[in-house]
Amino acid sequence: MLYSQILLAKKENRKLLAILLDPDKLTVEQLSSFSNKIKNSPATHVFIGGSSFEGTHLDELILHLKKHISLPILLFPGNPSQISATADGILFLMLLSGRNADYLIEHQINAVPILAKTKLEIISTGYILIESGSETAVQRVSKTKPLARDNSDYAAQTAKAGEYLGNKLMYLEAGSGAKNVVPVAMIKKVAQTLTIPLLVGGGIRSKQEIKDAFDNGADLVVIGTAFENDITFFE
Ligand code: 1GP
Repeated sequence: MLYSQILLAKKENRKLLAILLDPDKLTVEQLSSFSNKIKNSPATHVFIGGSSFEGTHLDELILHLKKHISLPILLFPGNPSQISATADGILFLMLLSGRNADYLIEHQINAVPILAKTKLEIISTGYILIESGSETAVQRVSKTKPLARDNSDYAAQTAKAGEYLGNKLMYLEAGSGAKNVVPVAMIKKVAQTLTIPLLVGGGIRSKQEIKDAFDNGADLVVIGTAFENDITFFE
């Protein structure tokens, strides 16, 4: 089971790394070179999804990926149309930082009949968007405000509420291509407050930033744009 593997890694202090692929920016033709690089990278997971993708080639992309790599593939959906039975699991997200009911419960309800037809492992994931210097796609699409980057206490309080509500993972997010990453002091505070695994992503562009996130308590770091822009990023 994917979740128990994540828990075990946390217990053994083995850090995890996910490469996020945005189906909007990825064609099946590009996948061969991407798959090769992913295979030879330190990635432990592949996440696939985006804020606004509504295309039709998701199944094809995932099936193609599966031919070449054996890493677990988790959906990271912006809406229920991004559910594909070909993946291994789904981060079942609640946008805890926002006050838009669509992203707290409406999309989740609409996803149920779709999920019922799949064998995806469903992992309840709290999702907290942090202000990162400019408007991000998540902010635009979800029509919500991110949390202030200088209020680690409130971010930790929000994360803990998600844990109490039953979230199995917590995702601290600056947004794809963010100008500024989530502050390390905030990662630290949230990690100290939670008992569930902490995912951190958004705007991470260097190995030092990955290390900083891990050193401050992230259990899994997500890299999207940096790898998309330079598939030799991990070499
Ligand atoms: C976005 O956290 C992820 O949801 C990854 O962000 O694309 O900036 O790496 P980047």
